[in-house]
Amino acid sequence: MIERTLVLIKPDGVQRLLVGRIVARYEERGLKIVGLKLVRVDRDLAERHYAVHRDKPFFAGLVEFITSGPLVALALEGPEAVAVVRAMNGATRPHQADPGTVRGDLALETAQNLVHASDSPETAEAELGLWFRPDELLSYEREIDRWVLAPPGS
Ligand code: FUP
Repeated sequence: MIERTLVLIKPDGVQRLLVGRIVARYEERGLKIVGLKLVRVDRDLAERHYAVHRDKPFFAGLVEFITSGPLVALALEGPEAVAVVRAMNGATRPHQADPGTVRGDLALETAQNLVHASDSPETAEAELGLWFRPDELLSYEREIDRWVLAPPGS
């Protein structure tokens, strides 16, 4: 099933000059970039994005962190994109993240774990709606798609 998912390269990724390298991982996997922008998040969007964590002890710090500097919002498309990106990012707690994942290779702290990705297709749809206007998400074909994607109807 072709899905779309939201990735955030959080302010630590921007500050650590890792944006290009993290985006390259998803591109090299074959995922298609269908939306991409640098955003300075306001408190309102941050609180809506992390609404499920509203009652957690780390909520205030999380909102503070995500609003502390620009971040990169990325919409990716591909077969099972939600699960693929979650696996590529690795476990939330970097010491539990496998080597080869973004967090397992590049992060040490849960509070500075570089990336966010939607955790289900339903969450992805809601989060993409939060971060992108419909006209900011593009549909297009790539020459390489015939090498990356199964032929239609297969
Ligand atoms: P994930 O889906 O991997 O981003 O993880 P969660 O939705 O569980 O957590 C969202 C963010 O909250 C994490 F990226 C970092 C922060 N967090 C903490 O700071 N402490 C915790 O114990 C859990 C999460």
